[in-house]
Amino acid sequence: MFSAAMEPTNHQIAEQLNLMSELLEIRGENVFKVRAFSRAADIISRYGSPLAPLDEKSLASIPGIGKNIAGKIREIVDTGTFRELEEIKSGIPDSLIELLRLEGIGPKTVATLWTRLSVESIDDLEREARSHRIRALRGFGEKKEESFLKAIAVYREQSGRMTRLEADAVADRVRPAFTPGTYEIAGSYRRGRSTIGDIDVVTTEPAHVINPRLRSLADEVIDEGDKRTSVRVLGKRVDVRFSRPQQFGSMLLYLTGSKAFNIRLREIAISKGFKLNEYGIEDRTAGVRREFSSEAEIFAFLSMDPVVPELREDWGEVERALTRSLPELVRQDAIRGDLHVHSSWSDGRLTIEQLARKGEELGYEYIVCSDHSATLGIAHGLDAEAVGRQSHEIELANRSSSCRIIHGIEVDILADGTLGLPSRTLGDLEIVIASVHSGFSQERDIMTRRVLSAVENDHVDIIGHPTGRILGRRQPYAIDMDRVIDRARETGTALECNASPYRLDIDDVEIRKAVGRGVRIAIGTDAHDPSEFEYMRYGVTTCRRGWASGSDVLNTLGVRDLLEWGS
Ligand code: DGT
Ligand code: CA
Ligand code: CA
Ligand code: ZN
Repeated sequence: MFSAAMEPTNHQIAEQLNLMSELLEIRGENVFKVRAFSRAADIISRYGSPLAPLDEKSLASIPGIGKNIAGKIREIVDTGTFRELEEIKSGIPDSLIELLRLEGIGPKTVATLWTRLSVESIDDLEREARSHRIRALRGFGEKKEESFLKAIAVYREQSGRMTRLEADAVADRVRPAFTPGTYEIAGSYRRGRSTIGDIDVVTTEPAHVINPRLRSLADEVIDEGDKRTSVRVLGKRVDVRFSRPQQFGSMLLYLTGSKAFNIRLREIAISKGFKLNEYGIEDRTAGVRREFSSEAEIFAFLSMDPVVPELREDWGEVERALTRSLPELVRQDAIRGDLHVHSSWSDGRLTIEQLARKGEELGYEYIVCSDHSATLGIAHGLDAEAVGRQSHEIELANRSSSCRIIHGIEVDILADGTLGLPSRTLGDLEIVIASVHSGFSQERDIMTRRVLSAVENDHVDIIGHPTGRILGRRQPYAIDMDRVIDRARETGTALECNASPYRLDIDDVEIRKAVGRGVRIAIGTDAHDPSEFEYMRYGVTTCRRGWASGSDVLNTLGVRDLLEWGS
């Protein structure tokens, strides 16, 4: 969920309390207890400042949070969870808890399915729905069966996958089993996809050395062998392949994928008279097999430029590698600042002064401080008057900082396409990000026109998290990104690649489209907390997957050029 070294955000605390409430309800516990947890979760997720630093007494003084729950919050901050939650979890199958992640299924439904039909997993539910046993239950009908099946399909397609943050936690947990320099994490993790199905590792250390180590750190051993071993770590699958050192390049190439890339590469090999697989390349005419200890040797052998893992999707990169015309991708070390950060003026944790220090620590030339506008009631948004006062504070901070705080705003694009602050105020700001935070269910054409009116507004520089998706939780809203991209090019508006691992919005596919049509990408971490500035690397990786070069990404501009662009 989150690493113990980091303090949990309010959102993460609320999630734990909410889960507690749901599990209590599944167990049919006292309704007041159920409600106390869900109400506390609700209050915390809307609370304006971070709770992690508060002591039990201050927590208990917040309306809606009693002494009991204040204690739980402290436990969450200190240990990542709390005892009562772990106890109730141990009495309920994990697969049953997973049912809660299906859209439209709450604890009441789960409890009924569990007690009446012994449904304990998504697979169980699917079987019951397909054999029409659900509709026999009181209060459930044919429609319900259909909606369950649809929710299962949606879930399987995307939300069974890990965020980059979860994948990093799993990767960090398994790394100690391997000796540095003898292994590589492959698969979608290495390609930098925005969500990760499972973790794949290739190692040259032998199975008899690695297997006992894996056994000791895994929650569960799924399958153990000399050629491959699969374990479950933090509830997620990890596949390990053992390779001879002289074949490591071939195995790594194969397991990095993607599958489509592998297939394309195999076709290229065939056209040159070779047979390529995870052990090497067979020269069919000469009848000899060649082995490769590194990927670089394989690309060289096939007379092509090496393809970085981020591009291996069969989106045209193989052809470009053969003609040695791959693009020069943006790099982390070219990033000169963060274009979307919240301060304690809205729902962020750091003061302006602290933002400047953080920027200096990261070696940034600038940070765009972009707090919410006041229309977003939940997050202590800024009105015109507060923007003025904030401007003064930023000016003061900038006098003694090598990292320039740029005065920005994340202004709401309201349902009718107008913005949450008057034009006059927006005109005073150095960078304006406009984002949709409400009314997600608008019809596609209306939503598209709503966002287009922000694109067309002279004050707006960047469209924030343009599709609104929250990974595993909220689908992108219906929007015609092609139209948005075209209009963004015409108006010189940038599109954000929101680097939060919960969003990664826009993603690789849209970035490729945007940069292909000359639209700039603005990477913003959307940091609310000091630990979240690190999300920049997810944003950079996503831009690389979208074929963005340095000049396509606004963050590579120096502060002077950026401000000139924004004016
Ligand atoms: P994921 O785990 O769903 O995020 O995606 P990947 O890409 O990590 O896929 P995974 O874990 O199923 O397999 C790892 C790599 O192994 C994959 O990227 C390419 C390779 N691979 C798996 N199945 C096949 C296959 O049927 N044919 C070929 N050519 N390669 C495969
Ligand atoms: Ca994988
Ligand atoms: Ca796998
Ligand atoms: Zn936002």
